[in-house]
Amino acid sequence: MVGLAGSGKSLLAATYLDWLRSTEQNAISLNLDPGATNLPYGPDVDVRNYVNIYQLMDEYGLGPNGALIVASDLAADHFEEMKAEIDESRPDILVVDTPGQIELFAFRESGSLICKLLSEERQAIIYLLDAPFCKRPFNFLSNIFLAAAVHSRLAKPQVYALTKSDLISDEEIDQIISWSVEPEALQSALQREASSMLSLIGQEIAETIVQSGLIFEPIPVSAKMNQGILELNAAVTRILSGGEEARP
Ligand SMILES: Nc1nc2c(ncn2[C@@H]2O[C@H](COP(=O)(O)OP(=O)(O)O)[C@@H](O)[C@H]2O)c(=O)[nH]1
Ligand SMILES: [Mg+2]
Repeated sequence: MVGLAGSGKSLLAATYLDWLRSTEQNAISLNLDPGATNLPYGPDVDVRNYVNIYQLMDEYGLGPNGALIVASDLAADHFEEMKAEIDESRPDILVVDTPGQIELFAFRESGSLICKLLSEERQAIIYLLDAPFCKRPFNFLSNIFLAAAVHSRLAKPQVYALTKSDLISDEEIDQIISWSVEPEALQSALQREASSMLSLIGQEIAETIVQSGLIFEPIPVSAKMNQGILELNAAVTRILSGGEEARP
């Protein structure tokens, strides 16, 4: 699960885990967020057992952001131990919840390190697009731009989940989907939204992203209402096992 802070990674991890287990799949969770307070699931393997941000704040006189950065970097020293814990459970599927702040996982070494460490297994990135945030075309564009940056760093197949879709109307969902499948729809929305200078830059960014082939139709999900999980799982399964569901 990768996405901006608050995009719904932890709740989607919880809902997806419940769903996988309800279909008798052997799924476990790895929490990589050292700053997580109330997780909506009980992590099977947890970075917080290896690094403690409060201790780091005390020891080094750091604020919460500094401590999170140090904690993410220090976590890398414990990946082998976490991997050993994971291997002990012999799961078929490992759901990985990443730190609230996307840059801690995607743009620092520890993210690609853990991907490499787990790389004998097939992997998929579920990139979360927060639906209420993506209602505005410029927000959607920035988010896709970030998704492209994540892809350039981690180089794994990505599935796009339009999260919290219970909070926007069906028309708004359709509009966001149209932006991701018809570049012209996004471009005219950008034009309507902004001054000509801003929209020109936006259009150029949109064009680059469209040409990169990185925009895919997002799958509307609601972790809260338990919607879209079947569709999300189908997309993940296609990547992980070429169409067949992993079985215990
Ligand atoms: N309405 C609604 N709220 C959601 C949904 N998913 C997450 N949230 C809320 O969004 C906030 C952030 O979610 P969280 O999973 O902690 O985001 P994270 O920072 O990406 O891990 C929490 O208050 C969640 O309850 C959803 O599908 N629908
Ligand atoms: Mg979280």
